[in-house]
Amino acid sequence: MDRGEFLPPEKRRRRRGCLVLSVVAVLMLVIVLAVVLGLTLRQEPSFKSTFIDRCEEFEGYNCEKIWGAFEQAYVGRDPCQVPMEAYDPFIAATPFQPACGRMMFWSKTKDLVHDFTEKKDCFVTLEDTLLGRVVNDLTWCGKEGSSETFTTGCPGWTYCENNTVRSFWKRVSAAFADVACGDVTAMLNGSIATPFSSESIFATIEVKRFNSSRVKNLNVILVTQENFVTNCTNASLKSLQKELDEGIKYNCKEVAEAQINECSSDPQKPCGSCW
Ligand code: ZNA
Repeated sequence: MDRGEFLPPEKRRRRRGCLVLSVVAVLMLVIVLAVVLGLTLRQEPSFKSTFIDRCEEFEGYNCEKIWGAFEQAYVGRDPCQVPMEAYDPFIAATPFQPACGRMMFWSKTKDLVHDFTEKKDCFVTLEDTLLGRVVNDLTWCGKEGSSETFTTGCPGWTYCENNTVRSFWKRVSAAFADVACGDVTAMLNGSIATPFSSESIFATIEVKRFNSSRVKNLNVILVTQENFVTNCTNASLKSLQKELDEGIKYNCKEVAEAQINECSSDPQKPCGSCW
C-alpha cells in the first residue's frame, strides 16, 4: 500500500517531483554509461585509421570506399578461410597505373629493396603503391560472428594457407604482376641456397603472371655478400627461366649488397647506374 495517499497534497506533489527527478537522473546516467561503454568497446580501431591515413597519401582515391571493399574480405569470417579472391572487390576499388620499366619485384630481400626504393626514386615495388602500402608490415583478421578487425590473435603466415594476411599478399601480388610491363626487375637474395624458392609468392604467383605481350625482359639482380653462397648459375634460377612465358627475355646480374647501399645513399648517382 502506498502511504503517499495519506500525505497532504503539497508533500505528495514534492514527492512526485523527486521521483521524476531521480528517474531523469538514472536515465541520464544510463545514457552516459552506454555512450562511454560503446566508445570504449567499439574503439575506432587504430588499424582502420592507419589504413585510411596511408591511403590518403595517394591522391584521387576514395579511401572510405577502399576500406569498405578491403574489410568485407575477412570481417565475420574464420581467419583461416579467406581465399585470395575475397580481396577481388578491394582490387576493383583500387585501380592503378603501371609504371612500365620501373616495376621492382623481390623475394627474401624485403628490407634491402625497400631501403633502396625509398632513397632512390628509380623503381616501384608493390609496397610503394596504394595496394601494398596501406597494410604493409601489419597483421589483421576477423572473427566469426564479429564485425570487428583484430590485430592480435590472428593466425600466423604458415599456420593455414588461406589466412587473412597471406591471401591478401597473394591477391595484390597477382594484380601487380598482371599489369607488369616493359623491363621488369627482381631483386633476389644471393646469400641463400635457393634464391628462387618454389614456395615463394614471387615463384607461385608473380612469375606465372608475367605476360610476354607486356613484359619484354626480366632482369634479376642477385644480391650477394662477401662470402656469397650463390651466383647466377644457381639451379633455382634455371627453373625461373623455364617458368617464364616464352618471349620474355631473361637476364641475371650479381651485385654486391655494399654496392647497392653505397649507390642508394649517393644522391649524385642517377637511376639505373647502381648495377
Ligand atoms: N610486403 C609484404 O609483407 C609482402 C609482399 C608479403 C608477401 C608478398 N609480398 C609481395 S610478393 C612482394 O611485393 C614481393 O614482390 C613478393 C615477395 O613475396 P615472396 O616471394 O613470397 O618473398 P618472401 O621474402 O619469401 O616473403 C615476403 C614477405 O612475406 C616477408 O618479408 C614476410 O613479411 C612475409 N613472409 C613470408 N614468409 C613468411 C612471412 N612472414 C612470416 N612467416 C613466414 N614464413
